[in-house]
Amino acid sequence: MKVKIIGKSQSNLPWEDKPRDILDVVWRSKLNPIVKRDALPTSNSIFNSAVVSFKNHFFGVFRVDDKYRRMRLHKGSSLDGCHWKIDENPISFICEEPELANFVYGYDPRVCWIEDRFYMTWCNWYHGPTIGVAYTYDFEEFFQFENAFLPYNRNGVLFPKKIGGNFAMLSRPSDQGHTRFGDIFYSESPDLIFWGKHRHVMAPTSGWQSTKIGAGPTPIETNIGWLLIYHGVITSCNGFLYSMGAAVLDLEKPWKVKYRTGPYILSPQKIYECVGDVPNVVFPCSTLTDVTTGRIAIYYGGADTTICLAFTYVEELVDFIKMNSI
Ligand code: BMA
Repeated sequence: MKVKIIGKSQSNLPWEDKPRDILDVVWRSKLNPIVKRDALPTSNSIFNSAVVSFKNHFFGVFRVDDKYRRMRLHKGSSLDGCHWKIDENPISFICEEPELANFVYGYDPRVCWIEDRFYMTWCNWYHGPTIGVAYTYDFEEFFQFENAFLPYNRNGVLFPKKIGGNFAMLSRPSDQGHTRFGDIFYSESPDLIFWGKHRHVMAPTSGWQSTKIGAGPTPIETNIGWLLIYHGVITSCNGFLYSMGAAVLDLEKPWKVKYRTGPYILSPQKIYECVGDVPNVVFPCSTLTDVTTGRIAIYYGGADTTICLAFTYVEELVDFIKMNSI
């Protein structure tokens, strides 16, 4: 393999071989959607969620919109990464700062192992959307601390290791509403509380990624750069349409884009991506990877309603990005 994932072996990650009739670089699971909207008695929809491997099992933080249409975060676990047991109660964060302890809403979580624990980031209300940060050692207790940025911001995605001695995060400054713009920025912090060294990473371009873009899963470290899967939005006469793209960022200076796909790698085409509470959305929030085989399982939300799974190989995806780079 020319392109290698740097990390752990994960031989039990969910996997289906590419069907012979599929020519695309990313292919969908036959089990989709793997988490249905009514997996909990109280859920209106379960989507845009983050899973990780931990202790030979899989754990996750799930976006559950309940039947009041409150946006909540729930933990869950799975033996195989496909069948999930999601906690009926939302996560109750342990938070010493009264100013932050009043949870109003939380959505689109990402989870990332850094050094000795899992960190989660999510879109957190603080006088508008911004980036909430918490950590857990065990998926039992979650400790929330300061929001990373001023409102308004979304799609805060941590890098899985320090860069230049600092924690590093991608984010997407936005507005209070259904933002019609959005570039991906990069920031660093010595302590995950004070953030600076802000750098521009990528702007929207044309076609499927012409309106706005946002980081998706935790970037995947490879020998040639950080593999970043992201979402891109086009405004059609029917509203926003969310597709999936990928880029390779420089390892030491991740704000430098080495390659970036012109064509999307997945767009809403299946019924569960086109029909739901928000039609025409594929929204990636996490991946599981296996160093030995180069397999990548991508978890994404379908139509803001369900959780779906797709697959690719690191080498095939990076070749595709390079060959079709803009
Ligand atoms: C974004 C977020 C996502 C959602 C997407 C499409 O602004 O709210 O959670 O998937 O819109 O509705």
